[in-house]
Amino acid sequence: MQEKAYAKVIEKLIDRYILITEDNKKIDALLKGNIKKKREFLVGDIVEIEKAYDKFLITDIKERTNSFIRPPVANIDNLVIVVSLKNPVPDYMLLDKELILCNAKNITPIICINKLDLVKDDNKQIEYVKKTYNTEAEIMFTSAYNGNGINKLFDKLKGKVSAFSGNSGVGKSSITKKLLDLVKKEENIEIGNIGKKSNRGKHTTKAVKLYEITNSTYILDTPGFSSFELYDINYKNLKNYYKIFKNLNCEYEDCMHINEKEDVCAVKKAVTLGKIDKLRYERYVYLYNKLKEMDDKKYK
Ligand SMILES: Nc1nc2c(ncn2[C@@H]2O[C@H](COP(=O)(O)OP(=O)(O)OP(=O)(O)O)[C@@H](O)[C@H]2O)c(=O)[nH]1
Ligand SMILES: [Mg+2]
Ligand SMILES: [Zn+2]
Repeated sequence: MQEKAYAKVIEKLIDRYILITEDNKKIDALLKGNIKKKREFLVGDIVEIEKAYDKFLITDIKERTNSFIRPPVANIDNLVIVVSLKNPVPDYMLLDKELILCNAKNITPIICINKLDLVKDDNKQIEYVKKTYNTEAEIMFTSAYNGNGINKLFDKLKGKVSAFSGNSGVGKSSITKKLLDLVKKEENIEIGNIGKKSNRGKHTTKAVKLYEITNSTYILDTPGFSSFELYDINYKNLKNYYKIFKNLNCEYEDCMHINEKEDVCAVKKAVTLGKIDKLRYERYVYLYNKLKEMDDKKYK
């Protein structure tokens, strides 16, 4: 009988996979011939391996907790949604979409406000994020420039697989690098230069790769989550991915919190009272209409 064991896929190359075994060894593996055509393996997958002579072969896959097509990854525990306060300024529509994604895919969101070194303590955006999103996710503060907050973030990520998202130039790779510095690991991580003119990055990071910070703590630095669209969410379900709406327990179940009257809709009432940020609510209405439009087209 052959020896069987499990390993995690951390990188996918053209002709092979890089895995980390349960006893923390980095190995190369190929797909076993007979399963080659049956399925695609993703970075983040837990796979079964066997040793055949001097080679490792992937023979099977464990059930996934979640998976994505773009970027092609599986089994993500946390999504660290990086928001930069300056260069570039925050993109709240993107932040909303990423929170929706987390709720739809059962991922724990962590909002990470980065580039703290560039702003004053009484920065208006910091106040806005705290006030608007404290019901949705834990909010952390970092500067990849001077290292502030990196230890605390590291503590949050221990033992989990965490992905980073946020538009180009917010500092995902820089934070990843700082986290690796903490444990004195060197990896070739590309840091982008933000164009002077536009102050926007240009997605320096292209490959999909899991970085091991410590045993069982992994981070994924990929820009893919940043530009995703909510294509596979039905507009009628969109409201379910807003924690703040759910907490309010709107009286009737089918309420979309849009055209209903304020006296029956707890969400609309909360917007009027300022308990829900008006701009965030307007972004919800915008996304709802956009998804509905897409859905209407499908059946024409
Ligand atoms: N002042 C300051 N600059 C930062 C900070 N974090 C990142 N930067 C700079 O912002 C620029 C972009 O950083 P990256 O880490 O490449 O950004 P990214 O999110 O990985 O971008 P993409 O890979 O293009 O998606 C670089 O010039 C970094 O040096 C920070 O906390 N403070
Ligand atoms: Mg990057
Ligand atoms: Zn309602």
